[in-house]
Amino acid sequence: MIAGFCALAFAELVAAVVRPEAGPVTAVGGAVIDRTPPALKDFAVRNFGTNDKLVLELGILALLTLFAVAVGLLALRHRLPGAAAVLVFGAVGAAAAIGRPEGRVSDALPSVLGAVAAAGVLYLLAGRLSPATASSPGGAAAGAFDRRGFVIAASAAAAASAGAGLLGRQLTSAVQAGAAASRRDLALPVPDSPAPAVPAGADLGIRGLGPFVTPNKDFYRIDTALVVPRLDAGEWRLRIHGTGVTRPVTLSFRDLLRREIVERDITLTCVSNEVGGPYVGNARWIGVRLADLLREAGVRPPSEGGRADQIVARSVDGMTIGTPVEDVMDGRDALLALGMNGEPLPFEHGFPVRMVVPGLYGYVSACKWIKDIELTTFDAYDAYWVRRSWSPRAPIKTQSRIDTPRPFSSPKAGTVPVAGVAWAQHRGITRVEVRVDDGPWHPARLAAQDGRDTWRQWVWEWPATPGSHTLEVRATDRTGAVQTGRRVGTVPDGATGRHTVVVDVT
Ligand SMILES: Nc1nc2c(c(=O)[nH]1)N[C@H]1C(S)=C(S)[C@@H](COP(=O)(O)O)O[C@H]1N2
Ligand SMILES: [Mo]
Repeated sequence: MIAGFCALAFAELVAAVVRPEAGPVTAVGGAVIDRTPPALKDFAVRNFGTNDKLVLELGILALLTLFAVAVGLLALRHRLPGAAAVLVFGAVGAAAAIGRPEGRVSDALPSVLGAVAAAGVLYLLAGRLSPATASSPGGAAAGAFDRRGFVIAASAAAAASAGAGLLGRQLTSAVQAGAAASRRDLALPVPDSPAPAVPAGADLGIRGLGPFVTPNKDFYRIDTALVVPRLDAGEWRLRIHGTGVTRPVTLSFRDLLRREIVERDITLTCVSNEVGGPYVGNARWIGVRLADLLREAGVRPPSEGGRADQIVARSVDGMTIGTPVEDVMDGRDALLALGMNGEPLPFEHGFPVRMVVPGLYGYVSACKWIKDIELTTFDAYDAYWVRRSWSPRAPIKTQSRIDTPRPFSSPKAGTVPVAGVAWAQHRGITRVEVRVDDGPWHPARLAAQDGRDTWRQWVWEWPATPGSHTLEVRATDRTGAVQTGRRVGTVPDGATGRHTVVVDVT
């Protein structure tokens, strides 16, 4: 186990120099994520929520510990084969690192060098554990080993590893200090086209109901990155190229700041959100219009004879996200966003620049840490999640959620406010209804509408009578479509069905 610790610590140190994502645990974790079948991903998200990454990393560490013990036992009997077995694990880490979407050959270094260091340590320590060949001065019994020598060597190895690990951490934060400074020093531009003020009545201010604008710290986070990319805005570049692009461009952050800056309220939703789930949030974004940039590059939407129907956005960590060109260019506020709720994008939410497109689930629109935009066709290219059996196109489905009362709570009989949110981005919500125990539908009172790209709060004053009751909600969007009661799961293009909450009125 000490040798295993040594491997991870030295790998961490080397990864600090190569790049943090190349560390063996992160690389193997990333490789596992890349290969996780949709059903297992769904299971992980359902059971561990946004702690799924922590669970994955702890799982890898637990497995490594077991392997370390097994290899250690082998080394006790056969020193050389034992040490060699460590190298096999190094090879696994190296292969995982190189095999990541943005993997390079140099990404193998942390795993390889960590394994070499660990093999040496294991060889040495196993040597100290084998019975002394010559009898010691005290006349130790045959089969005893040099306990003192072992303890000294083991402690030295553990201390050196801890030191290497800490040094690695420090190096990483020093390397990332530039990114942190570039974010801290960034003064958000004043929008040329500000968002209209949120109407006073958009937030019903009901206890148990989240705020209309989701604070950044509470905003859900969904991505495949085990290490959050930390980019320096000064070094950031975005390339726009591909089919139908007559004037390819590469933009810097400053180039973006020189353009017309727009500010919009847009509600984001994840396709993995179950009915009643938490992966939806509303923010005020600042950025530039992606459609304008595309037109300047010569792109025309398919409805105007353009050849490309898919935008493939690529992030620095290799995520690919495919978005219909038509949706981005149909006049909606599809943004390259650089600000979120009055501050630069948090690193977790894509600093320095991400895409945000009203009306489409995040996995087909909201590329964080974006670095490349390629115009292509849906026939020619399947993006990351599409290769994992999710739908190539995924407009957000009309949904509603009951936030209060909480499931299985016990409100007092009398007037109980039943309240929540409803969303149908880019169509807008026109009606929300609630019913009790399959009774008649009652219209809820809708909060003031901010825009058709944002969610809408609602409340219904329920004359609650004692006993167990089931509350159910449904929304209607501006096209007149009523939220379906048909239950389908999240794969391949978003869950449907109605949120129900059971309460016990006292
Ligand atoms: N680079 C990158 N961008 C990404 C993802 C990702 O895994 N990597 N996940 C997408 C998904 S599935 C969603 S729902 C949104 C979530 O954005 P948020 O984490 O800022 O809420 O980001 C999208 N952009
Ligand atoms: Mo998502």
